[in-house]
Amino acid sequence: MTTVTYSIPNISCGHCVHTIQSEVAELAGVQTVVASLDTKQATITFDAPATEEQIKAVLASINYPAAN
Ligand SMILES: [Cu+2]
Repeated sequence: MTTVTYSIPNISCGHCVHTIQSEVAELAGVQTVVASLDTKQATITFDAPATEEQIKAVLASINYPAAN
């Protein structure tokens, strides 16, 4: 299990939080996604076959690119 926290500057409301959580959770191998409006971060735990590259690609594809 790997846990990563991404800084996502585009988070601006509760809808953003919901979108990120539901879209990233679709990826096979992703266990939990917790996004925060207060910190503009998302903490994601995952196992194979999910990879950091895939997660970052999903975030970018929904217009919430990770800053780290
Ligand atoms: Cu929003």
